[in-house]
Amino acid sequence: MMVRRFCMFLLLSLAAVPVSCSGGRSGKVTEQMEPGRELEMEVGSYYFEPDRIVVSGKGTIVIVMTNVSGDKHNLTVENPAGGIVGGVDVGAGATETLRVDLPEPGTYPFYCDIPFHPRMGMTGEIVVQ
Ligand SMILES: [Cu+2]
Repeated sequence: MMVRRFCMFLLLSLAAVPVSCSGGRSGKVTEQMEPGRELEMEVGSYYFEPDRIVVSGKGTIVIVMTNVSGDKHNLTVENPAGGIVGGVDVGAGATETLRVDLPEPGTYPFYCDIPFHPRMGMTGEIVVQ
């Protein structure tokens, strides 16, 4: 069963190539915000939108994410040193909220921690200026 699932993932990732070449979800979707504010994020298979969040200074932001897909996903955020600073699972069709502390300027990578999902496009970054 696992092998079969893995093959499905491979097929899906191959199928996604022409889509991204023709301008589907190939480019980064950037959203600019101030610290202390809330941001709405769409989570799908297999993307985050926005996937690049630029915050104008250090502080705390709140990400309200809605999973528009039929699969469970997750948002895991790391700090610039590579430590995990927060994460939340978001079920199919669900909306979840994650507070993220951004104590210093730098790049905070984020991703879905479910196997294969980062490779299929579920990565992004928070850039604190
Ligand atoms: Cu995922």
